[in-house]
Formats: sequence, C-alpha cells, structure tokens
Amino acid sequence: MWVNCTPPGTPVETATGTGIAYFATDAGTIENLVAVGEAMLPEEGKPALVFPHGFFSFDITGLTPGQTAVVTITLPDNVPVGTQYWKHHASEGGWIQIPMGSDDGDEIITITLVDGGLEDDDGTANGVIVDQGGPDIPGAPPVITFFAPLSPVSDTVCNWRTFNVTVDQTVNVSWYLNNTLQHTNVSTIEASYTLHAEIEGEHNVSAKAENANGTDMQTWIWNVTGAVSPAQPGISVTKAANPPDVAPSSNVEFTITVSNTGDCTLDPVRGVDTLSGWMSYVSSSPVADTHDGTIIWNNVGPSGIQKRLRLLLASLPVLLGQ
Ligand SMILES: [Ca+2]
Ligand SMILES: [Ca+2]
Repeated sequence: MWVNCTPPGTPVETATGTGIAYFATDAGTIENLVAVGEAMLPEEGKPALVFPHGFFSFDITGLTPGQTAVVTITLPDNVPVGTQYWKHHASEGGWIQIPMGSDDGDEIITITLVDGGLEDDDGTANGVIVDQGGPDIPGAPPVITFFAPLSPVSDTVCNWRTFNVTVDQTVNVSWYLNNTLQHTNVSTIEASYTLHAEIEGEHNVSAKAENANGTDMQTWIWNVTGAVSPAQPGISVTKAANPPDVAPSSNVEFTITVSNTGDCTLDPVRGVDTLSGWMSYVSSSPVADTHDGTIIWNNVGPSGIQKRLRLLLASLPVLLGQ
C-alpha cells in the first residue's frame, strides 16, 4: 500500500530555516503564502517570547463575507503544550494573541480566522482574510535568583532600608509596601528600592518580577521598632576663636563645631554665620558663600556626630568702638 506522508496544504519554507510548514484551510483558498522574518515586524510591544519558526503571511480568498476559516498548520517540529499564536495587527494597536487549537504537543496547530474579525488584517468582511502571525514557544517563567537582605528585617524608626532582587531574565519589578504599589523598575534584571522606616510594627515588603513568561515574588517581613526615646531632631553649634583675643590687623581662625544631638539623620545641614562689623572674610573650609555679612555653608553634610568648619577672618586695622 502506498502512503502519502506529505501533510495537507500549501508548503512554505520557514524564515528561520527550520524546515517546511504546510497551511491548509477548511474554507476558501490559501494564497500569497510567504515566510516572514521576525526582524521584519515591529519590535514595539512584541512579547518576550521565542518564535522558532518565524512568522507567516497569507491570504484566504473565495470566502463569503464574514465567513470563518479554520487553518491547520503543520510545522516542521513538534511544539510544546502552551504554545501561543501571535500576530502583528497594526490597526488593532500592534501585537495580539489569537486563539490556537490542537495545543497537544505535536506539530499540528489550528487557528480560527474570521473575515472582518480581529484575526483579519484588512478589518472588513469582504470575503478575503489577510493574516500575518506565528507560533511561539513559551519561555520559562522568571526566577528571582538573589535577594537581600534576608527576611525578617529589623529597623528602628527613622532608618533607611534598601531591598534588592536579581532576576534570571528581563522583567518589570514592582515594589509593594503592605500590598500597596510604591514603584516599578521597567525592563531590568536587577532592581532595588529604599524605604524609610516611619511606622512601628510588622510590615510586608514585596518585589514582584513579571514578564510575558510569568511572575516570581520575594516578600520580606520588615519589623520596625521605635527608637529608645521618641525620635527627636537635635543640633548644637559651638564656636571657638584662635587666638581668643583679637589684635588690630590680625587673622583669627574660628572653629565652628556642629553636633547632631538628636535621633534622626540630618541631611543636609545649612550653617549660617554673621560677620561682626569689624571683621572681614578671608577663607573657610569647606568653602562658604559670603554676601551681605553672612557666611553660608550649604550642605554641611549628613549627621555623623560632629562636623567642623574652619573660618579665617581678619580684623580691621582699628577696632571700631574701642
Ligand atoms: Ca496538535
Ligand atoms: Ca477581510
């Protein structure tokens, strides 16, 4: 007995060189069947999926207006269960997924196209269906491969805490505090987010890594405890002159010490000093902005315990009022 092993339909060599695909329709006639390389289609909005056989463009002619056609596609190789069929449909806003049948792990899939429907690129019920699309192999879902710090995390009120995740593929990472979205990092494999500990209690911090292949999530328990005493900002400023007694026409070095005496980080700190009428500015470290008799240090720096400013002033030749 002679067996015909050639699949039914119109043959076309795939754009990716994987072999011959066959397209058959249960209504009308397949025409203008060509393979389309992925690079020929717009990148914008394209799902992050693998299209091993590229894309195909064809028309189905000879339909009655509005008729439905079921196209049976025999691919060069088996495609796994979960395969999707995507097409680029400009008038529908770009990339769309259309329903696919016979998704059972072999090389044969079906797509159902309706003249004038979403699946029809000419968009009108005119007896012709225009189609351009292709099957993808679903990718593995993303996995968060690293996160820091370890959970649970403990901080006191006023502290800042940075959370990090690293993912094995490009994703969007969305950050949640107590299930409320805070921020999203777009198209990245590494993301971090810094939160300020404001409210005592047990909180949840989550990083949700998501793309077309799926999602993964890391959740931290974040215990925020109160400071030993109620958190209060505090600052003290002292100023010492050297030499302590100023002679006419001499330089005096002032050391201004700023101390953070509170519980919170102070950043930035702005120092303002007013010149005596009988002194003139020479220099300072760090450099200060001087005008109208005031000396201003912008951004003296974050808290620490102490910060020192050195200010060199010169007295006038004759001390006024003395
Ligand atoms: Ca099948
Ligand atoms: Ca049509």
